[in-house]
Amino acid sequence: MNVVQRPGLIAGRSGRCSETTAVATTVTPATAPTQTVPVGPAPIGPVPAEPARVGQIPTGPAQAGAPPAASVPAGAPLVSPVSAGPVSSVDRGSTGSSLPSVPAEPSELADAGIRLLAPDGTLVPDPRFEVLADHDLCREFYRSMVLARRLDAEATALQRQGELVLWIPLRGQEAAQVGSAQAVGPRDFIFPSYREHAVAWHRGVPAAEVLRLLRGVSHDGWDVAAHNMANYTIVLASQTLHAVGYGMGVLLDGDVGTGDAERDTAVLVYLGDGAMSQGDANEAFVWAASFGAPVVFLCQNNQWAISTPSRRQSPVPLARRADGFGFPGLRVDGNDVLAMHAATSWALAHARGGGGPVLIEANTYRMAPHTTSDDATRYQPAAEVAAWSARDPIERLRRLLAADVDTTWFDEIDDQAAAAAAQLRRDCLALDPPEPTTMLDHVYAEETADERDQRTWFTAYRDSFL
Ligand SMILES: Cc1ncc(C[n+]2csc(CCOP(=O)(O)OP(=O)(O)O)c2C)c(N)n1
Ligand SMILES: [Mg+2]
Repeated sequence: MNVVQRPGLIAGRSGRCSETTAVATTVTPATAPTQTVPVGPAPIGPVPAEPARVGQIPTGPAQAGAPPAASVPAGAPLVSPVSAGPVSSVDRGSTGSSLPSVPAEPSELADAGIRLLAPDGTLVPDPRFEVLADHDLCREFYRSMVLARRLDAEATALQRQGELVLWIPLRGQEAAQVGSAQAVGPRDFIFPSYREHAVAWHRGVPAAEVLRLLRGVSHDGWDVAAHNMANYTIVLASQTLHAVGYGMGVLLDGDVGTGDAERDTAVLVYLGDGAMSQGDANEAFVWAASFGAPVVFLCQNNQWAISTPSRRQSPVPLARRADGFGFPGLRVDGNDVLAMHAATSWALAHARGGGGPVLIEANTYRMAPHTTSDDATRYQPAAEVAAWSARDPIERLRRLLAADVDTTWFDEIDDQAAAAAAQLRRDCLALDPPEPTTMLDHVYAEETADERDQRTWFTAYRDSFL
């Protein structure tokens, strides 16, 4: 599927996604004056004279002479306060009963974060962000999310039938991925974790290329340069360091804060709630903040790190951690594609403009096992799954669109998705294993004597079976 790049039109507030004439380039629905605290320099250079006070939002011009970064209004909290839910005596985590208990109630349900589209399909006002999608883009979001869910189901089936080594389902996270992916500009670069299939598909990566690694026929997946999107990494949070390194390179190239939309570049890196606990992630935050790297860290908090609940790893919304590193943190309803699009658009514009890093916590839910090797029914409470099902990202957009769109259009989308799934199956089965000795290719720039010996031995061994 291809990304639709178009100027954002502000949708009406009437509960219908309708086209208006207002063009929004940055998200500044300020009701209060913005602050003028200096933020991350571009390029690498002087440090801000005055540190932002804890709890304040560093906004405003990046540096004297530099174009102003996109800003959010001061005064509005970036994250909702944590509701003090009752504490369970039962530890639902898998890490042992000697640990202190975690809140039994999913406080995330109460603290949805920035939201523009309610689960019942009505548009809701937010003091800081407005809907940037016009009617056509809302339809594209719907099409993309339905397609991703259908392809995800097909890939799961292929794994069950022995055609994939493993599959990592994304069900439930379609809005977090499609909404954020839409915000990426042509020069921006994406570093995924391992579950971002909808990001890849929305950016135009052919569906079957996402399966190559998991069919075991390739060390990677798609052409990174063609899609400005790195391949997956299973090593949690390692991609955050790659992203910051890339962002620092962008800074050194002078492609930040020039005011030239054709030139300014940002980096979007995805990580999970569990990965937020990794040393790599926290080192990446420090480096990004120290050098004002144009990196948007997008944490999909799907409430679980395999069987460890997110609340085990953080008693407060993860977006709040950004305060400690000195850059803005936004908590967003990750099942609201419109909010994800608006918030990520703001964050990337902020980074491109020289405002430095931003952390977005997409508050969502993993409506599937961690991988096809996992049985989530052993730890995900049925009531919790049911509560999150009621906030399904696709269903709420369907409710919004239903006011304007004929039911036959929804049927057409389902048919398109079914056809794409059948094509994915055919393409997957056609992905033949490579010549085994190619595993030794590209290990070093030039083949070593040791490698040559291994190749000779392996070839003779394999031929002994023929
Ligand atoms: C450095 C490292 N440690 C441990 C693992 C094993 N592991 C794989 S996925 C995972 C949980 C990650 O959870 P989260 O970051 O929330 O992402 P999600 O899978 O929920 O998308 C763990 C611990 C790993 N892959 N890498
Ligand atoms: Mg997780």
